[in-house]
Amino acid sequence: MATEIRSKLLKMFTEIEGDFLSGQKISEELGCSRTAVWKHIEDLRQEGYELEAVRRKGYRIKTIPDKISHNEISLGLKTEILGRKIHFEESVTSTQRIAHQLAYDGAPEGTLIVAEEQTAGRGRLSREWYSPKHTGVWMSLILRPNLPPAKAPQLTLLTAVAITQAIEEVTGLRPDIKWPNDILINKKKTVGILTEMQAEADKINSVIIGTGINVNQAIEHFPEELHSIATSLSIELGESVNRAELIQVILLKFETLYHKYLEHGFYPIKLLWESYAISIGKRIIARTITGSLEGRAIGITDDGVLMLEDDKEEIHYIHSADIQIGSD
Ligand code: BTX
Repeated sequence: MATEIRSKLLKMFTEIEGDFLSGQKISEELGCSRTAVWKHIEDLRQEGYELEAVRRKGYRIKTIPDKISHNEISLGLKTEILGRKIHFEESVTSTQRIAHQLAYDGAPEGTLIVAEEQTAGRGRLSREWYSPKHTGVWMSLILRPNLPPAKAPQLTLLTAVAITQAIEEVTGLRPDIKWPNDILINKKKTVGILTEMQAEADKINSVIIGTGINVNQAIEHFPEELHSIATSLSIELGESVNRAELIQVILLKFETLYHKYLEHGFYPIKLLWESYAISIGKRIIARTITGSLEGRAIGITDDGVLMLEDDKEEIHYIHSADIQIGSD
């Protein structure tokens, strides 16, 4: 089915919000015959959509397949900008790599790159991010904020809030954020965020926010070395989670927070971030590339920088580190 017709058809189903669409209406809006409508519906069925057909009422989508291609993400997406352009691939080395290229080539703000599998998913500091097929959300979002490059790390914290809110809404689980970019459930890493940018000295060209979410993996799907530190939403919830829906909710939460941030600055985001943070008030060890610091995490600055007070009551400002949480 031509992508444009498919998008129109899914948009119609989105707008009708789970109700019936008559064949007549579809054929009028798509400008095709009733037989062609039937063919489009059959194509959707082939792809795993469960559609109910009732005489005189028309068609209704009952369930969408657990896929995260363009169609499943677009169906029901309520954002204005984010995810309005989607680049989907079954298997990639890293969605970050594709996003960098697309951003360089001028892709608009909100472009989303999603893959079912990454063969060389990246974490921070060139670490690996394990991204197996069909079970997670591996995606990169291109933003073009009119901000100085020094502000980009704030977007990492904003992303963490958006994802945490979305996980809460979709699953009812209560994730914690560990500064700056880990989202944990029951102390185990469920989400990783990698913020990269293309910038000039005083101007951001694009920020590329990579997000990896463990959604439907069972523990035995993780490599041995991650068993004690990683978990997935389905492990914690005891049932599988619809990934397309999760992506839609993340994009909507993100868009709301992003508008708030661009209009009012970081302060409102900081307050939300603090409400989910587990590291604040605790003794921590911060491992930076220049060495380790130990002390109490006393908060983050209005710019999102972590403040650590050591045992001599000296305050250190930490821009980037791995944090190990000790006792209270
Ligand atoms: P990070 O450096 O904070 O975390 C990387 C570390 O996390 C690894 O060294 C390993 O110990 C652990 N780890 C690896 N894979 C997983 C996993 N699936 N679940 C839990 N723990 C794991 C975090 O970096 C940033 C990750 C961003 C990933 C996204 S996916 C889409 C986009 N494309 C891409 O290549 N990266 C980003």
